Amino acid sequence: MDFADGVLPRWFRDWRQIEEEKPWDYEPLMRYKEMLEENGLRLVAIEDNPPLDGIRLGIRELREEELDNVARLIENMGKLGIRIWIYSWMAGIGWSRTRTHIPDRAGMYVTGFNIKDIENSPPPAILKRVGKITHEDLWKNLKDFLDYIVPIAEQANVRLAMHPDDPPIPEYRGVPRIMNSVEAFERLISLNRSEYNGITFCMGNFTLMTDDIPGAVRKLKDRIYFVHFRDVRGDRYNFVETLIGEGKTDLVNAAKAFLEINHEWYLRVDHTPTLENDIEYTPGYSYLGRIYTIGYIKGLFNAVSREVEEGSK
Ligand SMILES: [Mn+2]
Repeated sequence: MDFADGVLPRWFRDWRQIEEEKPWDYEPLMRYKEMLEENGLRLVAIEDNPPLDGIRLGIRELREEELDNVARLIENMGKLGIRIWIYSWMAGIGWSRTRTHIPDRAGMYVTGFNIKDIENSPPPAILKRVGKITHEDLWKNLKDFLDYIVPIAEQANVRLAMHPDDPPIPEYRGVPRIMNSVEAFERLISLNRSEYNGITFCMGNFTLMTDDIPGAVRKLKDRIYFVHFRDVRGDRYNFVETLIGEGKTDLVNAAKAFLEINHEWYLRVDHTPTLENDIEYTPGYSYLGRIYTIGYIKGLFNAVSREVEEGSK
């Protein structure tokens, strides 16, 4: 059986009901899981979240309800046997690119980010509700969140997997960011020593934090439960997302390091360029680019795992 990583099933709402179902409620999640399973896919992870900004930014009027919703999501995932929850600590603004159609070689186009493009961009509206927020505030809110949610995750047997800030810059339009270095991920682990407090190793972002991807994987490997396998060219303030095999990462040595992880973990293809004559509904998620990358990843891991096996004989 193949494995699936899902978003929250927002499209299963039932308009006849008096109390609207939320996508993190048991039944929408169950129907989603069944739909995938009947088609040969096992849902192993949810890479999506109920609103979290009240928790991240410490907004009192929002926080309680948001914590409740996350707890419900985790409990329902546990009941349904979905074992990994991917979340992030980006407040106000999620992952983003400032350019979506940069021409690249062979007729493809790529997405990119340049800090200069957003120099004049105002802070997100939610920041008005907070006033001043510092990096240490975000760390404290994260620690409080983990103290609340990790025992629930342990009980439900669902592992948390923090995705890095994307891009991993110290501040985005006036909003501080904290999950943007290898040391920050070590600090995350030290905030709560439970094995349920884990990491999504998004390689495109880690490549913007360090030149030593194998070293970063080895440092964090006990808590890596999910991997996004993609690559970039440039630095954290100005980069494009490349076709796999054409970026700055040494993919063979990265794969070797990932293969040293000896607990259950999953890897998926992430953003890719849009190839010539391909169609794309969301920049970064073209069909041909993703299919090309899946083939590349399968070939790479086949070759590297054979090499590792033969080396250990
Ligand atoms: Mn990612």
